[in-house]
Amino acid sequence: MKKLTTLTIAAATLVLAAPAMAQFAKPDDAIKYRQSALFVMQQNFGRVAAMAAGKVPFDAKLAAESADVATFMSKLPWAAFVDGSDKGNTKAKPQIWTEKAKFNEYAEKMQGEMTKLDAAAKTGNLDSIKAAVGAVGGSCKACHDAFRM
Ligand code: ASC
Repeated sequence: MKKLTTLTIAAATLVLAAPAMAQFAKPDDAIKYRQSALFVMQQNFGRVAAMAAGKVPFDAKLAAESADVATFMSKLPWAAFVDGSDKGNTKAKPQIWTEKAKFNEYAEKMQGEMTKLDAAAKTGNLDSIKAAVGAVGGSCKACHDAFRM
């Protein structure tokens, strides 16, 4: 029982740590943070997408590792779209802050598709990976069309 309580507290601390990460010293740090997360995500997704497109040889192990990193990174940018970070070195449209629910829907859709790509990459089946890459790409594009300048 004591062990269970300790575990529960540890788990709760992990969950509470996520919003704490949303604190940034200045708006510019939030912008850099989300751009960095998206960049690392794109680099890893792009590696898998290049394999899916036949531009580079298929390497199942590298694809699985890259999809894993991309999936983790896909969770990070959203906490950095904080109030006041709509101005600066950013292509973020102001609608992100006025249509937050819609923006969050796009963000969640992409994370869901990336998780499916992660699962597909673990199977090593190139056809499944191709389908999942297409869905991730579509979810990136949909959000960019709506919310990126
Ligand atoms: C990428 C990337 C995007 C998406 C998009 C898919 O690799 O940088 O923005 O995929 O091009 O349509």
